[in-house]
Amino acid sequence: MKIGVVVGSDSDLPVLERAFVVWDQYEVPYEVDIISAHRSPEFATEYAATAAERGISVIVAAAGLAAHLPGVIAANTVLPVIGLPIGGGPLKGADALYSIVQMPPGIPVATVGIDNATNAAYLALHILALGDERVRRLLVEYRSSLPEKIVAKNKELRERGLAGFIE
Ligand code: RP5
Repeated sequence: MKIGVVVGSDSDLPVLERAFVVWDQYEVPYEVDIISAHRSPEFATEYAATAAERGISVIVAAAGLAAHLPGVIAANTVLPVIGLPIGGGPLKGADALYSIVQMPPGIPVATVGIDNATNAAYLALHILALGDERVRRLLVEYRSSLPEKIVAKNKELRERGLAGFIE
């Protein structure tokens, strides 16, 4: 049970750091490869076709510009694939978002927001949690901690004398 991460370029890796932090907190194993759908298409096909037998349960595929990597990966495996559009470039990630989200019927890629590595990380954990009680429990704990954070932020507003609904 491992998360497989593929990025189109090493220049994408800084965005992925936020996902690595989350997975380290949850102590789930992940492996990372740089594979380009355009510059090394054979690797992309081979990676996806062998991922399940290498113990990978879910794949996070991140790419920018004309981002075909998540789609090519999804075309070659029935493992769940999460697409992470990388921002930057003249279109600031809108090109990558549209490329990744508009998959043809039958080859889905679960697309998260531009540069939203945190949501890619959590979505991967949600998928792992289906078969891992420890991860499921940690996710439930995390969710139940979120309202407390909102309460604390509202408390700061009250301390500034700004009235509102939440005490
Ligand atoms: C995409 O092209 C990569 O995913 C990256 O976001 C972008 C630029 O790649 P480099 O020129 O920095 O290698 O394929």
